[in-house]
Amino acid sequence: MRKELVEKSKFLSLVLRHDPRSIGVALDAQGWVDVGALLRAATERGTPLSRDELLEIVATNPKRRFDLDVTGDRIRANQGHSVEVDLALPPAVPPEVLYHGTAKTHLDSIRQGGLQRGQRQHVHLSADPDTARAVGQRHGSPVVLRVASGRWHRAGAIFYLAKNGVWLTEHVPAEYLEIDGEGQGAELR
Ligand code: HQG
Repeated sequence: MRKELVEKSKFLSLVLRHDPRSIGVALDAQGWVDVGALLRAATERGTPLSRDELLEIVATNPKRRFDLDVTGDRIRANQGHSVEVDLALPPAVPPEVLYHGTAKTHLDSIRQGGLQRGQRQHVHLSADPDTARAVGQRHGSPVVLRVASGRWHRAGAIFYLAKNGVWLTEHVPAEYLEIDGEGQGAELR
C-alpha cells in the first residue's frame, strides 16, 4: 500500500471496526456501510477520502483488512471489530495447530484465564508463527503461543476463518496453549 494511504487506512479501521459514530455513519448487522455515505461523512468530518483512494486501500492493504460486497457499493472490515457485528462467517474446521502472538507481560494473566477476546469480538489466531510474532510485537516483547486448535475444536469450540486468513474463536482455555519453540508439553503452567 502506498505510504500516503496509511493514515487513511487506519482511519477506515477505526470507523469500520470500532467507532462508526465518530463520523456519524452506522454499520448494518453484518458490518457493512454504504461506500458513498462513508466517503461523504469522512470528507465532511475532516478526512477527505475519494472513491479511488478507498478502492486502492481495499486492493493493496497488506493485511486485506477491508472487503467490498459483490456490487462494490458497500464496504466492511474483514475482522477485528469491537462493535457488535455478525460477519455471518460459516464455522470452519481449523488446522491442528494455530498460533497467537502476545506480549510476555500478558503470560501470567493468560495462564489464569486463557486467551480472552477483550474489547474485540473474537480472539485472533494466525496460521503461522511469524505472523503471530508480528502481532505480539505490537504489545511489547513478543512471545508466540501454540494453540491446540484441532483439540479445542473437537472439544466443541467454534472457529471461523476471516476472509483475510485470520482465524477467529471466542476463547481459548489455558490447557490448549503452550509456548512455541519450547517443545511439546511446554505448557503455560
Ligand atoms: C492479550 C491486528 C491478558 C492478547 C492483528 C493480546 C490481529 C490477554 C491483547 C488483530 C489475555 C489483545 C488482533 C488474558 C488475551 N490476559 N492478556 N487472559 N487474553 N490477551 O489488539 O490478537 O493490524 O485486541 O494476547 O494482526 O493482539 O489491527 O488483539 O496481546 O489480527 O489489522 O490481549 O489486530 O490486526 O490485543 O490483535 P488485541 P491481538 P490489525
